[in-house]
Amino acid sequence: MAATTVLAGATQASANPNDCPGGYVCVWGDSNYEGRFLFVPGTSRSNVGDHMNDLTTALWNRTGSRVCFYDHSNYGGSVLAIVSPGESRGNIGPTANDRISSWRAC
Ligand SMILES: [Ca+2]
Repeated sequence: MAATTVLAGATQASANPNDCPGGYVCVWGDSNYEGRFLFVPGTSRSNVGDHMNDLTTALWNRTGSRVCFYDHSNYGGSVLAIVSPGESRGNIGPTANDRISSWRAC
């Protein structure tokens, strides 16, 4: 039905796909992909670091793997979120909010 090419950037989501590179896991400190952020290549991060520790509210998994996000470093504590390949969450919800410390493919 659509006869014209739709360019990236014209999506309804507030996040710009160009902000999070393909093959990365990206996390933001505020909902809707705003505030402080960290973009990490690959599917694992054993310690998100002081900049983002316990501060993630939005995330985007642009890898080809399902990724699990953990409460503590080195994939310890509760699994706070299980995110499919390509899935983004503008707000991870009250249970997981401001708790993520590590992640890896799962
Ligand atoms: Ca934590």
